[in-house]
Amino acid sequence: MTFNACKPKGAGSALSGNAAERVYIPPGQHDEFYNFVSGGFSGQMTVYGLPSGRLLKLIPVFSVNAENAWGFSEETKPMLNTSHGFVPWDDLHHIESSFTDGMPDGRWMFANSNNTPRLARIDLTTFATAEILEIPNTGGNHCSPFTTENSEYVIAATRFSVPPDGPASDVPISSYKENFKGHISFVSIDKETGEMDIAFQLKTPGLNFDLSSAGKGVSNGWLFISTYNSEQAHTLLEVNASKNDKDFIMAINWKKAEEYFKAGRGKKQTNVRYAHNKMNHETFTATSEIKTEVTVLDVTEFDDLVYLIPCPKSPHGADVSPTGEFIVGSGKLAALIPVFSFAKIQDAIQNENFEAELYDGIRVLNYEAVLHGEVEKPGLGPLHTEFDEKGNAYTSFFVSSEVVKWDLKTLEIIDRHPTYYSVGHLMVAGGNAKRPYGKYLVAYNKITKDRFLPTGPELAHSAQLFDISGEKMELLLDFPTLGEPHYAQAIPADLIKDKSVKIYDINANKHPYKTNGEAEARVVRESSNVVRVYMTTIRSHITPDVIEGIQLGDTVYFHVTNLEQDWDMPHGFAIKGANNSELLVMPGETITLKWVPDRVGIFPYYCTDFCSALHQEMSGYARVSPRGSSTPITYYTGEPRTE
Ligand code: K7E
Ligand code: CUA
Repeated sequence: MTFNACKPKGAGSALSGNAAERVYIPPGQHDEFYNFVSGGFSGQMTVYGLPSGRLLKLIPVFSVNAENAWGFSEETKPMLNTSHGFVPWDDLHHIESSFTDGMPDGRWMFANSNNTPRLARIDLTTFATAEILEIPNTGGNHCSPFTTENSEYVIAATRFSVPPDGPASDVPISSYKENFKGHISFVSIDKETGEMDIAFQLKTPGLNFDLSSAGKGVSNGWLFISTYNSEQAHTLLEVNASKNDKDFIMAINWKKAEEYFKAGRGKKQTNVRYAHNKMNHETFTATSEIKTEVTVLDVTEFDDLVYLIPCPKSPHGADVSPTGEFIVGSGKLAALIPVFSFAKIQDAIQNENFEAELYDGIRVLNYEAVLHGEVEKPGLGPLHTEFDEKGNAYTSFFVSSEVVKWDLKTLEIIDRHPTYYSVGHLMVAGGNAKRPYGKYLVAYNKITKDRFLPTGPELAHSAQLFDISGEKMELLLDFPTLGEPHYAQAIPADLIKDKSVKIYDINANKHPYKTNGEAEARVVRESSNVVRVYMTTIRSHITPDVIEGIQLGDTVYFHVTNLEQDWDMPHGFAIKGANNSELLVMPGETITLKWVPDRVGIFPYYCTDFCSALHQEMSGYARVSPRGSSTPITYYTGEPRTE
């Protein structure tokens, strides 16, 4: 076996003969799967069709998006509010479906932000972000958003241990061992509405939590979290957090934790501040509320909540097999893949087969006792493992740049295939579910080098589609991604497509500044420096298309209601010089653009979306006069009139 640091041999020749046919979706036909892909440092989520690799949509989540005014319109600004104020960007790593009985149910996708810790819920009827919840006591929400078998909870755990929030957090950084803590949040999901709420947090000794999987099937009720920096280093982690031969997978009995929480055993912490942002689907307007309380259970005060499983060496993925029996740890620096058995973990706990007690009394299970076995010489730099429906596991290898297929029972390697290049996450359709769909595997690569036409110093990351229906993996397709792809979810199109919203019913629109038809379109001077424009759009005119009486120093709000009730008939709105984005208004929706004119003159505005043969005519003029001018508020479309 040879290990290539980056570029595998035979990079160009590894393609199956009829690959083109197998990914070809003829014009007008639909893909079999929706593939929801994280955008990494773009902060967004993208949706591709599989097997075609066609980009269907970019869903803005944690970053502003000028294309559809996400974070620019008055209605959406509160969605990006945090306890630190408006945060226009984040780093979205992981996406996970909502589950019912361990299977994707097509209702929501959850996403994490890694920098300013937040969770998002995306509504799959509208493909829009419906809710964002900030996570307190947390520094880097990487280990997130992993959901339990019935999405009772979405788990969010801190990547960087930090002192708990509050004034006592001003401590020397060198006091990491004493003062820095890990927090694992259990965010409850309302069965009907999907609404998120932090039910409770577990406080742990200072460790870095990386990734997690909830138990399912036989291990339902448990949670497995990979940790690194078991050394509790606070500087030069590259060296100081790579000393121990083994770090840990933390096994948490979350059903027990829930019992303790319900029995009132947690402590209320009231010095936290975190934002809870919700989009109201009747007003299209988000609200942001700052919450100030969270219930915390300190795991060191309970002896049956948390155990540590030794895992070589700086584990990244901790992945649970479809039956829930096996837990696969992928140590980034390990030369083997340990596979742990849930049944053996339970036995070891019962028989008190512990090899140590660390970090204020957390018991460490005996490695040999809980091990199902080790995959020998699998590759270099294992990161993540997914599963198919036939008892196989697939592990990504960053350093040796390959995907390796192995048998979960025998731990024999069945196949290996190079990736181009340096694969991070990989995803099997339904590969984290109880009954994986199998069929396709996608490798998400960090480096593309020569795979696409060069585009200057910055190159696209990529996804590579494999057919995994046979014994050997077959590479079918490369496609570039937006931002950096980490985790993804592919779910059958049938679970989603018929529920997709086509228009918003204009009669159900409860936006406070909605305009009920063109006859009500108007311009109102609300105060000495606020002007509101109640504006409508319908093919092919904007009402009003003449506006006078605005004065320098005014703040103007354009409340644009799109009167269309046809699918795929948005109109856009933009005005010259606005320090803002355009609006893209869906049929039946109302959105607001704030404009503070900076000079006197005539300002054209127009529809930005080529909506009809007379789209170019869909425009208007706003006149801005000096402060104190006698020009009255005037507005019309067609027939001049004065208020
Ligand atoms: Cu990319 Cu899941 Cu942040 Cu591994 S993590 S690659
Ligand atoms: Cu409306 Cu172009």
